[in-house]
Amino acid sequence: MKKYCIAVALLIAQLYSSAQEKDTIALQHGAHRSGNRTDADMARWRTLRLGQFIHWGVYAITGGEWKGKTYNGAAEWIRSWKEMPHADYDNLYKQFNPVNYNPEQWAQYAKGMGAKYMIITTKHHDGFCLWPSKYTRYTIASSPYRKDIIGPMVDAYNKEGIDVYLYFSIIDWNHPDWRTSLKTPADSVAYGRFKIFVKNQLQELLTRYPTVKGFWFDGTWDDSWKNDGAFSDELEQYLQQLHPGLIIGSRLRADEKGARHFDSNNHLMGDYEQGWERKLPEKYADVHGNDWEGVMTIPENQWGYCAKWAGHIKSSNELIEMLARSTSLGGNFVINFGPKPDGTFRSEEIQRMQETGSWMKINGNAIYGGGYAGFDKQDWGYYIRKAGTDSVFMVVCNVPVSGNLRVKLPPHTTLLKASPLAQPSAEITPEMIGKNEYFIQVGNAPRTAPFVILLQTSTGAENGSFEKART
Ligand code: JFZ
Repeated sequence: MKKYCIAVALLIAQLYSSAQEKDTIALQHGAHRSGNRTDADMARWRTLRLGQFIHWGVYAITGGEWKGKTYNGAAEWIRSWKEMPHADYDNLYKQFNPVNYNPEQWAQYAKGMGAKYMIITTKHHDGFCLWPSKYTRYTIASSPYRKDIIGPMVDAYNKEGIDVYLYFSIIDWNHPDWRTSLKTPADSVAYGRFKIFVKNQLQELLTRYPTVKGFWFDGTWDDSWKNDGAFSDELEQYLQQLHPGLIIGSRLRADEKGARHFDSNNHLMGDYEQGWERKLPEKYADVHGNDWEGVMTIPENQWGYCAKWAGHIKSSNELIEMLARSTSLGGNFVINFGPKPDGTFRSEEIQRMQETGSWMKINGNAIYGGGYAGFDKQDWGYYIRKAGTDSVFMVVCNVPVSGNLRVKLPPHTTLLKASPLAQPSAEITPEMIGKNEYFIQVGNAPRTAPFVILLQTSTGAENGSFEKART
């Protein structure tokens, strides 16, 4: 019997290692790390959980409309619409004059919402720079506004304790050397210059705004970029050397075989998975233990200002539920805003910032520093574990008509106490309904927002099975 077991174990080990070997393609420009970053900057990122995305640029002037017609796509893409002549778009900057831009107020809104970091479009696909870059004239300096947008924003947000990340598009419709693919030697020469331009602009941003925590890259799906894994790899390393601790998501990178986000051996490149866009993972297995971030629009698919929002518009409660889901699956959740051309926010966005903030004031303790709890998912909502502790929050979004919330404890876990986060003294006595299984009775009175129950649990020495094993 013993011999047989050893033989089976050896066989399994062999199969496993040959499967691994088959997976392993020698890569020079694949992932350089396996598993998540463990340094302090990334540990901080992991606690932030709620972010604010801002898409702002000359596209805001159009609001998704041109000459009385409405563009179907995302408003920040309007230049690519056949109804909008490039020449018209490329002159919009002469009207960009956000006289009501008030970075201190923006930062207060973000703080009021409970956002711990923000991402600003320094340059979207159109190539227009919100900072006075010395490498192109297509910047805020050439607009009637003239003043730098980014510097005062970084300062104002930092003053409120909010980390700033810079969105940067590799696609640059304004730059003569930008190419989607390299078909001729002349294309390659032009693109070589373009890569230097990109590197210079990024270096310039880090030099001008040294407190930023990372870059949020976009527009990296063209052949020209994804077939140059060596460059994206070198660029990432260059930036992280310039600015130790800098956080860069997986969207920047390709490996030398053109694989994006995940290299050809299926290892995540960059510091977190940056592919969750207007959709979120369903279950923990979907994120493979990686750090990740989801970015979400309030309407269906509008990032820049769009005067006429179409389709389903997400309510604050829906956004809060998505935030709880993201946190429960170990990721950050970022809500997008598209300010108007004058620098103010539309009322629907202000309302969502305020409502989310009111909820976070009471329940933020369940979100910040929270992560996957290791409990079986239940229909009433989401479990979130305060990382490294035995505190598990239940974010309740759907109360069953019975008013009884089922809780099934993972093995080796004991339930010590349950209480509403908003009212810690109103302890709830769990009803045991089976082995490791309880009902938390919350009644079925109508509620207007998700609410949170805090479970104090204990694991380890005092758990049942350990006691049994000793006796
Ligand atoms: C990109 C941009 O084109 C868009 O304007 C916006 O800035 C958004 C945040 O990013 O759009 C994408 C990029 C990737 C996916 C979807 C939309 N994706 O991976 O599904």
